[in-house]
Amino acid sequence: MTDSPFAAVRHDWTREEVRALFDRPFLDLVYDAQTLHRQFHTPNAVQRSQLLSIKTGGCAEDCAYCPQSAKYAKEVCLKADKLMDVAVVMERAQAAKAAGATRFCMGAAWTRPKDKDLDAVAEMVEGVKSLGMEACVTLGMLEAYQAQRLKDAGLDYYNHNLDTSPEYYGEIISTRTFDERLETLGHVREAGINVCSGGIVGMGESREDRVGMIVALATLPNHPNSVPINRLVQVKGTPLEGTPEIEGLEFVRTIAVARLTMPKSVVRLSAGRETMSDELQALCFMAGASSIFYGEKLLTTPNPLENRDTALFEKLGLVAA
Ligand code: SAM
Ligand code: DTB
Ligand code: SF4
Repeated sequence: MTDSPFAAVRHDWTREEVRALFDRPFLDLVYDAQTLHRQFHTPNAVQRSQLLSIKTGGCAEDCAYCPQSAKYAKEVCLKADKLMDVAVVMERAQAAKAAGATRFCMGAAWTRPKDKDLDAVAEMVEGVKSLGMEACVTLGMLEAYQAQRLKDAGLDYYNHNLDTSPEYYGEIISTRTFDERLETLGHVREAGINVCSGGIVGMGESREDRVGMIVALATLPNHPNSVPINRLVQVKGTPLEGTPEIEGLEFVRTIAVARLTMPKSVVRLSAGRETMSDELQALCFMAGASSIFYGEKLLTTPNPLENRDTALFEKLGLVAA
């Protein structure tokens, strides 16, 4: 096989270059994305991560897409829960492993974790690791010493998304800045934890914002090891309810451009699969996605049932990575 012209790992992507990728004929874009994918990743292999919300609702942030913000909770009826017991988390992790997930991702609706809570999360991470699974958490902003504490507990991945372009960011979140997100990613990277960072599309942003989001991710000092591309799950009562949906082919383009600009990263087809056809998901895998969230629930919203995913894997000849 001829090496893809995109094989060099670059951190100097410009807006013009990324815009030009988005503008390419669809088939050229997807063909090159899949060709490059095969140079760095196993063909037909898809990794499965299972999510669990370990602390739901009552969040002080105002992310316009999120049903867990206290600001929108009254309409959405997501009451604030306490942090889950370690024993319950372990049961859920065991079930996820039995169902075929290789990574267990725990999410908390916090601005940032308190140190007392971090001790409990560290215990959960140790528990998940003891099952032989990879552990991932997403807890909001993190200080350097907190990242180190999680690293010491054996954490494999920390998820913290840039969410959108720096220009559109202010339309979506007012309580934390884009730069604060970059700072947290720096702390995670410096602690030696794998970075999981991506964004959401379908929030009413323009293509230029999708260009800006990919440029922001692809020009980080290291590309995130894992890049989740979420399609907005519209939740009743959140400000983004009723936003016109992003077209399927434009979603595939976003995946393909993430693939081409960050060759070694694992691109995850993340939230939004529940309302996607098998055909659209197949195109996303063709465009270079090779990881999914697995199990009937994301954090608080539905995800395809396991039997639908099993059937999809069979139909496409995909194997679990
Ligand atoms: N509270 C922490 C934080 O925001 O940093 C961690 C949990 S938060 C729910 C993790 C990520 O999920 C968000 O950054 C966002 O990208 C994604 N997300 C949340 N709600 C979503 C929705 N309705 N549709 C798609 N993605 C969503
Ligand atoms: C990510 O990028 N997507 C996941 C995970 N990282 C934490 C979360 C999706 C959440 C979708 C809305 C919900 O279920 O609450
Ligand atoms: Fe809070 Fe995270 Fe939801 Fe934002 S995305 S409101 S920080 S739980």
